[in-house]
Amino acid sequence: MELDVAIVGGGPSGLVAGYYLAKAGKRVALFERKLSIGGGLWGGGMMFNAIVVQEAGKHLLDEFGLEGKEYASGYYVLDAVDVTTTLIHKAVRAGLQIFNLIAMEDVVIKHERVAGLVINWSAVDTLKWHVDPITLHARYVIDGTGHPANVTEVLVRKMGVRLNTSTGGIVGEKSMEAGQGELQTVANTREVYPGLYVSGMAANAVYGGYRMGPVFGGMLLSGQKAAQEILARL
Ligand code: 48F
Repeated sequence: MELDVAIVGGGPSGLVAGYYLAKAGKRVALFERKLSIGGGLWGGGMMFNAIVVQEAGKHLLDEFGLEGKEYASGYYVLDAVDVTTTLIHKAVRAGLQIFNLIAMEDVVIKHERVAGLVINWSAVDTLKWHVDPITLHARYVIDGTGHPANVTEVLVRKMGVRLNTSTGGIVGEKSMEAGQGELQTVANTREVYPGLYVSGMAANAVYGGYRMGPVFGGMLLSGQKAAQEILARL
């Protein structure tokens, strides 16, 4: 498989990135290790499955045809199931190819650049069976794996590379500071190593941003930013 962009993780940031890349006509696929797509979106806060999107992310609600209920000035409450299913539906209809039940287990390196993924069935990964994976090539990879920043973690652990962060490694997510965290997840969305972008909570984990709970505007904006930056370079 030869892709323009391979996205790992079917959470909000990965789905929005996939939507915009597919809409622009790029060859893009998303790999999600679970049966269901959506990541942390389904559960809202503490499984009260409602989520909040702040004013900064309102234009993305409009883009996806989602309507929130304004709870306080500039804060919209939405049904988490409605948001999750709508993002998946619109992304797939835009042309995003989603592969569920597939785990990223490694990256492909070429000329000191991330150039693709090593993938296997999640079940093989979970059972630790001895089955060789397959590889695919991509001009860019997005790490949208949320809190564990799994793609970046594998790259650092196996290759010992220096990332473009303050420490040269994975800085680690900070405790809760919702307002700052929301801004940081967008600011931290960028290329962390040649060929590898981080988005969503993975961006805050890698660059040392705060966590933020069931506010999701930053996640949506992060996905949009990752797509825009990659599109400019493609
Ligand atoms: O965590 P997740 O929803 O990603 P996100 O876009 O959004 C974060 C928010 O849900 C939430 C928040 C912070 O308070 O607002 O945490 O950053 O989704 C990440 C997805 O990546 C999948 C994982 O199953 C989940 O659905 N994933 C993780 N590692 C792998 C993977 C892997 N190695 N291969 C494939 N999928």
